[in-house]
Amino acid sequence: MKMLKTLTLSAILTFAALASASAETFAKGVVKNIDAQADKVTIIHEELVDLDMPAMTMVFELADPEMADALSEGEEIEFVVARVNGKLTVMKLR
Ligand SMILES: [Cu+2]
Repeated sequence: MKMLKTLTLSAILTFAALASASAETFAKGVVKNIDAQADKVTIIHEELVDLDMPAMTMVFELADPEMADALSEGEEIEFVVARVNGKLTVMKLR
């Protein structure tokens, strides 16, 4: 019985670890300004839990220059941020 409990617990912990590794956190924000030439976007973002960052307005790099074409000022977006070469970069948009 104890063995079974131990196995079940380790299975749950393994699943939790896999889930957190694969889950992407989409943050919410509003596009304030787009700089297509510099591949940068200014976003009024809500709290970024993964980065332990409170809500603020700041500039992000765009992982793909084509992202600039998909954005318009004032648009509400959800986005995934990652640190690339020390710069906070928008990796995904939706
Ligand atoms: Cu910020």
